[in-house]
Amino acid sequence: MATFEGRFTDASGLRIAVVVARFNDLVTAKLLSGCLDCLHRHGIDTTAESQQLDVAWVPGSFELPLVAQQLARSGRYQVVITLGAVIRGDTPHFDVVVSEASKGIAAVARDTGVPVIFGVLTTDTMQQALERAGIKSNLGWSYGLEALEMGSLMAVLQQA
Ligand code: INI
Repeated sequence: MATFEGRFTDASGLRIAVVVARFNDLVTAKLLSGCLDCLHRHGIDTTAESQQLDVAWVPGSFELPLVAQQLARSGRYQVVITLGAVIRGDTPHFDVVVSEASKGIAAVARDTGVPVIFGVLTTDTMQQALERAGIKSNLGWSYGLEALEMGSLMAVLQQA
């Protein structure tokens, strides 16, 4: 029996791309800083000169799948992280953006074989989003961990 697991140490071989939505950047900038803090503490070079990490900004969560797809297809990254915040308003727009972002991101991962972390907060209020982006916890940190786990797991599976 084989047991396959990702790991959170020895991340020197990983190249990571992060795609961040500017919409609600009060929230997404905090998710990004939590994510980068996690990656840095696990040995990823997060400096401006880093050869391990690139960050791309897109207008909103709706655009996350297209840019994640381009980065995943490039062959340069073992894992892509998407970060966004979709906050429910009074119109059905929320459902459209959430649906397209979530289905699109899942499709990119399946189509390219590159894991894509779904770091899109979907909340009823800005307060709920902020609570998850640093006021209480910062889910950006968890998305960083999940990226390390999935990037290294896929590498293990490719060698099996
Ligand atoms: N984009 C978000 O990331 N979050 C939102 O809450 C949001 N709302 O509510 O409209 C949002 N809309 C913009 C959308 O993602 C696209 O950028 C825009 O429609 C242009 O394609």
